[in-house]
Amino acid sequence: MTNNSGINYSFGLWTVGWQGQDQFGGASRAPLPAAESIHKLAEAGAWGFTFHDDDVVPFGSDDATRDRLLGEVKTAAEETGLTIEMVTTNLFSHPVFKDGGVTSNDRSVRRFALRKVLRNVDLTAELGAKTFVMWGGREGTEYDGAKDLHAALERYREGVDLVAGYIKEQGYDIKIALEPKPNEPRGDIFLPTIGHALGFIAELEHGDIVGLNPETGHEQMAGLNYTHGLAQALWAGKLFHIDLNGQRSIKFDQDLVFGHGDLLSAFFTVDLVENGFPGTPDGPRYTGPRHFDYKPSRTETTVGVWDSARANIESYEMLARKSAAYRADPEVQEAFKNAGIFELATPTLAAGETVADLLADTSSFEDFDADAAAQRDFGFVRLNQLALRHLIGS
Ligand code: GLO
Ligand code: MG
Ligand code: MG
Repeated sequence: MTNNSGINYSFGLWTVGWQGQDQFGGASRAPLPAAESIHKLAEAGAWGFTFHDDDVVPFGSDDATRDRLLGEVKTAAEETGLTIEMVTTNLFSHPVFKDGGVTSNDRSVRRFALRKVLRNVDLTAELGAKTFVMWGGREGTEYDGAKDLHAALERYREGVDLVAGYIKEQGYDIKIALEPKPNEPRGDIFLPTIGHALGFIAELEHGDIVGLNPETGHEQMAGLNYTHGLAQALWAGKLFHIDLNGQRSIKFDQDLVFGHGDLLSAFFTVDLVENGFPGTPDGPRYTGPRHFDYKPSRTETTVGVWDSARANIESYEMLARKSAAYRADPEVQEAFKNAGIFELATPTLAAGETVADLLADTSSFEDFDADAAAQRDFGFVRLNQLALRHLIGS
């Protein structure tokens, strides 16, 4: 039912481990020991898992406790054969980070945050994980006057470059993936979207090992198109990791099961991740794990926790099968052709053609019949209906 396709699925330990506490109510579920989560994730069909330092080792634990708790996680990984593919740092739960970690106005907090991150980079290398996610959930403001925004971006750049430089200096085989989010928990978070984060990476000294970990709901919270965002990150060579979940429109971060939000959007996300760009067969592909960052709804007991974990995989598997059938359907291929999808992959100027050649080509302008070209029917609606037919059946 769950993982029959050989696709590598992974989950954050904080997802199934979430106890259901929210702004208006306390926990609705008991804590879940990390080792138990790892074993249950393996049974659910996962290939790997990820965690924040504080998911496993409570903030402020002594070294002996840290070693014991991390030891339990390593043992569970060995027992289940699950891969620890990504590690991330909690720079948001403790009140010391209330004004951010690497962009806090308080310099001593920034230095503490960087030490916490660097310690976690060492752990990432020790565990053999290849991706280090940095989600700056507290890096931001509630009020526009609360920070020198230029200085905040400078400190963000200083922090990420310092971590990336350290990774290189140590010779670690690790890449950093920044995770954009527009708001929550801060009123406005820095690097709110994929586009902002790509712009930020371009300003880094060590940007070559820094890419993105885009999350479905985070883009959709901003009214943006997740699949388009993934496409641009791929195009830029920066899609290092993904956080899949479900979101219904512009509101708080719902963290629903993948597919339980905007289903048609989820279909096209899977279509892109599994099948690549339709007109660019040699184009960039996402090769990392299919990582779920969702929350089992607060209404659920442990039964629902594991139902929802399996549901993420099942939704993805169903969409992978449907999108494969969609691509293989000759009617869809014909509709792609009719829509000009392959034509878009053809460069606008011919090989060797210059601007002067274009200017001299009267057929492209002087003799071009714009009114006739405007009559072209691209058949986009028919194509979308074909997608829907594959998705929900005729
Ligand atoms: C919150 C984020 C958070 C991050 C995690 C990994 O909305 O999605 O769960 O993904 O801290 O760094
Ligand atoms: Mg999130
Ligand atoms: Mg996330």
